[in-house]
Amino acid sequence: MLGCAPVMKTTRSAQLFSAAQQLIPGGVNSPVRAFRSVGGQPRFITRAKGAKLYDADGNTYLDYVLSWGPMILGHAAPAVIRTIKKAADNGTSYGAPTELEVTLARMIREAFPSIEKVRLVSSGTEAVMSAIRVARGFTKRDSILKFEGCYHGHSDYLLAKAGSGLATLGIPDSPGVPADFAKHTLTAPYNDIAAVRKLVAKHRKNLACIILEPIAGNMGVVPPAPEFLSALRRLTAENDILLVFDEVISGFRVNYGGAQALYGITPDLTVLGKIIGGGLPVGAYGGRKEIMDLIAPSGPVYQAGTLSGNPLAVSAGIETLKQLKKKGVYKKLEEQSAALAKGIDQAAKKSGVPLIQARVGSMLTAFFTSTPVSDWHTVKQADTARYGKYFHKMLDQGIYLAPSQFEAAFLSTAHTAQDIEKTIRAAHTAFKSL
Ligand code: HOZ
Repeated sequence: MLGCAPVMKTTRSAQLFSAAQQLIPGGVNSPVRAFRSVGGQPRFITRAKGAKLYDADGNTYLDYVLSWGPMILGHAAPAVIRTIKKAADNGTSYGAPTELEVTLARMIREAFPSIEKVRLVSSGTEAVMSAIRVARGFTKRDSILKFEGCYHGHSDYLLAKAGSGLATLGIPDSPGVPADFAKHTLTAPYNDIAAVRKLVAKHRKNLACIILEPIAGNMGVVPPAPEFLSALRRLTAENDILLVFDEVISGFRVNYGGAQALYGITPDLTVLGKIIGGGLPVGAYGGRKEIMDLIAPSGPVYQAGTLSGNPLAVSAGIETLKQLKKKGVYKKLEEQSAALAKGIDQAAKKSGVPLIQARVGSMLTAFFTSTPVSDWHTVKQADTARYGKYFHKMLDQGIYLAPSQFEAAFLSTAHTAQDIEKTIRAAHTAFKSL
């Protein structure tokens, strides 16, 4: 869509982007936001409330990015904001333990019985990096196995065949990662248990863990094939390899107990983030007690952080989880998401646009392809140029989708039936013009 003028006024966003590019690499603090793969220029956001985003030019959007997942209650949810304000009045960081951390840890353990002990950190990247360290410390093995198209943050050895921003920008492997680090990372196609079996047979003596998003969300949404997760669980248990679920996106999103409750699989370690911070920076990793007790100061595996367990983030997380525990929340999210997916499907069919929708609860992706998606190979056959056009047609109608084919859309409890209808109408218009 480069060169195609937006129908809205975007002067102020354009000015800000131009200033940002002089000061910040690519003008953004996280790559996908720059709109590179869909063309055009990012909108600079000034505020958000409920399901809506407001930009610097006074435009309003219905938001399906939701800060890439955390805002499951919608933006500036009154109860969460009240809690954050109250917490801020008591100081913003102590670098000392608080009762709030005990409360959040207890809530996490209640929701995820596989997590006997949990450590709070400040981002998903940090949480995954630390989970891998303790997995290596516990097994005394160096190698890990990850899946093509799964993104686990930007630490060195996890950037191999990673999805998300690297997939969006077509960066196969990042410079700056020493080959010596990357050589301990094995990769397999998502949903391909035969490929995993082969790698395990060859490397089992040195394989510390298999890590995956139990519902892939960073190559667009790709659900696990039936039996894939249970086969991985059996295989890892048989070979004393730890199974690590990265539920940074799916945790508290697909239901209160995450993907592991949805599919009935118990991993050894789980990584959380996004929702447990209610929109403030947070991450967590946890799992079996005997593994987690290896972490300092209980054990020798070192990990620390000044802002870990930050009282503002933890307060926001506690309040968010309290709201999510209320009856009917996930049922409503499921119904709204199903209605949206159905409406978009019908709109695409009416216009003869080939579209495959992948959805688990309130995380969904509409892939511009006619090939069912099961892994990075099938996903990357999607017509990204067409997605770019669709993205801009939707944006012009006030619908804010992820500026990349390889990301998920999310719904919040703040999205109304009218919002869904409006989005479907916009999709009708968008498809007709593709
Ligand atoms: N690629 C990230 C989500 N999977 C984007 C994060 C951001 O730009 O905030």
